[in-house]
Amino acid sequence: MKKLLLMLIFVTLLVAACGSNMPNEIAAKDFWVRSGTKEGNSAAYMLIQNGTSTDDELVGASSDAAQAVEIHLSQMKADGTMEMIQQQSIALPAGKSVELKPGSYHIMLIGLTRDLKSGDEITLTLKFKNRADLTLTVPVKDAEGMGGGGMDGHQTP
Ligand SMILES: [Cu+2]
Repeated sequence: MKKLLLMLIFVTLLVAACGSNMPNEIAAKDFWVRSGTKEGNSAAYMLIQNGTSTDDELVGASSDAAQAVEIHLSQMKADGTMEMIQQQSIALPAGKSVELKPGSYHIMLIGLTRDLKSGDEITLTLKFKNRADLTLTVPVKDAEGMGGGGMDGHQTP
């Protein structure tokens, strides 16, 4: 009986370890897009998991909610202000997760085609170098309390 119990614990631990939330494909989770107004800009954030054994790259994205979509990296300049630099791609190493978050990598939505209010949803399609596109339905959230509207310079002028 004790042996069986140990066995059960072992199997449970094994399942938990294998499960560790890493899918055996490229997947996105915790995705959200900042609220914004028509003609303005916004940004989408998420965790991208490459659970496969091969490296890949995020090479672009598109959305029904913006005229143009670019991959950006925000970084601090020497004078303490933030700047955004367009990226050709984001590396997705095998077995690793890459976080797109305020103040770092993000998917920039340029020229919103409509107002994006908290509770709305947009369609965002991620394009990868080595595999099929991934289309997400991304919820809109207000940025308040998440670093301020000025983060990433995405505030509407
Ligand atoms: Cu940006």
